[in-house]
Amino acid sequence: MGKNLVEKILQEHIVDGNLKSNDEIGIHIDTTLTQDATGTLTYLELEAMNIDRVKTDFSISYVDHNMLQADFRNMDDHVYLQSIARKLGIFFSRPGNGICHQVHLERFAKPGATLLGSDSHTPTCGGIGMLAIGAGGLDVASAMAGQPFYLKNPQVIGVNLTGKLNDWVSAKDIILTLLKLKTVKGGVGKIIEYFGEGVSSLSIPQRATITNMGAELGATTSIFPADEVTHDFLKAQGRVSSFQNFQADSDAEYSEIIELNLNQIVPMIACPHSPDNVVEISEVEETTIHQVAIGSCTNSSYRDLWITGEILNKQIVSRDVSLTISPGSKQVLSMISADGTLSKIINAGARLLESACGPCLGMGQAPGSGKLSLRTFNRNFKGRSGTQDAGIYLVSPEVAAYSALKGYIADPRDLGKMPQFEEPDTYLQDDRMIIPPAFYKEDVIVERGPGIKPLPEQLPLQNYLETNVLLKIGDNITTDHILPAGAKILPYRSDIPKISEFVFENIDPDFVKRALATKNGVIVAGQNYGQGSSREHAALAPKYLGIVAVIAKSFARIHVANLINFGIVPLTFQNEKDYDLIYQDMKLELPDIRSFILKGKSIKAISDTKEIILDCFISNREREILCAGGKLAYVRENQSS
Ligand code: MIC
Ligand code: SF4
Repeated sequence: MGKNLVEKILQEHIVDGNLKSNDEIGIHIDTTLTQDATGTLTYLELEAMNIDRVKTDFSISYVDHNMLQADFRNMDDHVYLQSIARKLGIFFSRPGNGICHQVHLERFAKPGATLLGSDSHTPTCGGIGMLAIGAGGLDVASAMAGQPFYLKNPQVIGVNLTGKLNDWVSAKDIILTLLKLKTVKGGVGKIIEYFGEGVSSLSIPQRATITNMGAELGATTSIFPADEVTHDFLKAQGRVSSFQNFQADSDAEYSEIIELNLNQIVPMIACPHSPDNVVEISEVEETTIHQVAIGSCTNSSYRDLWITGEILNKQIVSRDVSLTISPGSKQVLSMISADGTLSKIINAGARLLESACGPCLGMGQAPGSGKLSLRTFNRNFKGRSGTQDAGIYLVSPEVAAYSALKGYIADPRDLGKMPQFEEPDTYLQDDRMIIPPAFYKEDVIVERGPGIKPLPEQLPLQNYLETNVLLKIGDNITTDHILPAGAKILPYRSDIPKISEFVFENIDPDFVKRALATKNGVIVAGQNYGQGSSREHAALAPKYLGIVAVIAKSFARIHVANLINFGIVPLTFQNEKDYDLIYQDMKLELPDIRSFILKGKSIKAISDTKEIILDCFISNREREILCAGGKLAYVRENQSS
């Protein structure tokens, strides 16, 4: 039987477990990336592992998220990140160089290799044929320390692409179509692999848009083959030596195959407040909008901004719309300024933001009260923009740019013939914003500003817990709900006691007060708890407030790993209907919980009147981590034994 791309990479990288089993496997990680908002914790964790120098082939630390310097905090974080990178053998991409995923795709991604990143959109580099996975910082730190990365043996969904996109339909519409089909939990535990004759019509940045937003399907990652298009892109980036022809075998098998005829795809739009709330654009056409934002790791490539420039050329943005543009990287910004695109954009009245995440995670450009904003981003969770009652729509750059001119949601197909973009023979290559590590680590002094607080201690799980249900919530709760991002909260990413004050801020403003007044709090949730980002803070901050367990119908992949790494017990209902029996403020006893977890048995939760049976579906390795109180405690235990 032939192999698919995922099987080929896993076979080359497996160091623990068996590819044929249903259990978890450990794989070797060749390369890692971090970004600043998750990076400070990651490097504090790496330091706690007593590692002198990273063991990976290549590791890089980007600064792209916390770019507003309203006080000393974000800047102090950047200085710490730069100095620790120099010391531990990590490259450092300076602020201004661009969004981690865009820069990584341009300058470092490599077919056939593995990449682990402390950001959920790390799968962007799957567009080049890399197995690129997002994870919590502690797992990325472990990979830098030379440890395997563990994942449940994934099912591989094949997406067979046929045909060719029509004018004004783009890669964003392909992934929005898939989100409509599969929803935000359709990819949990799965990897999405693209194949078929339609692949060759998609450029690398287009493929990267698709793999980027595979994260919104909940997928572990997404991957494309590496073909002639990949070769030409790498050549144009001056990196042809990174190329290898990487294809699935012709008789490769998949757990499921989705047929997608690119010819039949039309412009799509994700409506508030979920990336899978997708409809055809015609259903919401002519809805008035007040803001348009073009950028983010999903849609900020040279091609995306070039087509934006073509649409805006000699026009003026509607007087009621604020249009912002954030080029994905310094390379993109330099190239649009050299070819005249930037003038077209600016002359049309767009506001130019720096090459960074910016409005995507609420770092500026919060929409007005109750207003609608059209964005080329990947997430439109309620409140993420910084305005609770704003409505965020997700679209392609083509739809965004044309709608900005019109002042309402508009279909770019009305523009007639589409200008044809030619991938450049050479991309502008200048890596001087990437600082290499020091040769002698002894020469580097690691600088820690006062905002960088030590990591909380991890204590072993107790065997008997008398708990209190502090919050009962529904399905698809995101990490943005658990611990929001945004300009107000992001500066506290290196200070767990302080950032804990914002847990569930937008869902239940009294949560923190209740948690601090209670011992052993429990959160009860529906399906797909913790979808979205990789931020460890969404586990670490609740832990700091005394949360000992989350009982949910199901969990998102990265978040459940983060809960375990920080000693919060993830439990599922043996009978989902029991969710209805639990109410807020209910007292639940969890007797012998530690012994049951270690033995892999179901757990009884006992209230005055009821007994609810819960499962803890985790691996034996994870059971030990959980009982040790978290991964750092576990590593320490194993180092000393
Ligand atoms: C996001 O898009 O939600 C983020 C901000 O990039 C997060 C990481 C973080 O919270 O720092 C992610 O996607 O993992
Ligand atoms: Fe940055 Fe937004 Fe991409 Fe997250 S999704 S990495 S915040 S651009």
